[in-house]
Amino acid sequence: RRVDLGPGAAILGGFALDQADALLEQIERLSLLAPFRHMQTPGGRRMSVAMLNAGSLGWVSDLSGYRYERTDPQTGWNWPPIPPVFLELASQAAQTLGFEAFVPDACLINRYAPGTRLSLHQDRDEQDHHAPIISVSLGLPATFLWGGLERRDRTTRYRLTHGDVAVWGGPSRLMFHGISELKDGVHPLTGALRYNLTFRKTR
Ligand code: MD5
Ligand code: FE
Repeated sequence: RRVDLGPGAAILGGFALDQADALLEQIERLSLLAPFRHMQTPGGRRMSVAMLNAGSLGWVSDLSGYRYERTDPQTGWNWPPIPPVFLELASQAAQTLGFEAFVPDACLINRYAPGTRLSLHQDRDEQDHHAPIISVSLGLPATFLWGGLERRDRTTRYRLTHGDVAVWGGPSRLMFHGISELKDGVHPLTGALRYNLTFRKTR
């Protein structure tokens, strides 16, 4: 199943199902090298989403703002490399929408527990707004909010379930979006958690 959202953007239902076990195994391994943590917003609030990064650059938020950093501020080490099974999947999904040779330099991994939400935002901390962002959903289902280019634009809701991959490119790259408060539940592979991987080309 493919749901087209707009030019350059689509949800590829179940695209990652065959790789889900391998992806979760890698998330577990990565979390030993760069632990999940709740970053601070520039306004001083604790994000309810727990995050870690893989890749030569990682997304960081603290009191001084949002940016991409080469090292994990928590450990002082470089972020771990993006596992090959991640890169292969991201490249295949990008290719499906016509984005050839997509090689991300950052993979942000978000972890949601019931009650966690991600408020409406744009992803604009990357220098390259021409490359798409690829996202992979694992575990508990979530309600994705898809808006427009202005914060006030009305939003449409889509359900993202285990194994779904979404591609955000072209004019859709800078749309406002968010995740509604995660509902309680149990998934056979992740328990009471949802994970989302986002692959980004930041420079
Ligand atoms: C999530 N993550 O489910 C979402 C999925 C993030 C984030 O939003 O920034 O970590 S990625 C959804 C996305 C990415 C880029 C553009 C658009 C949506 N979009 O134009 O709607 O944790
Ligand atoms: Fe985002």
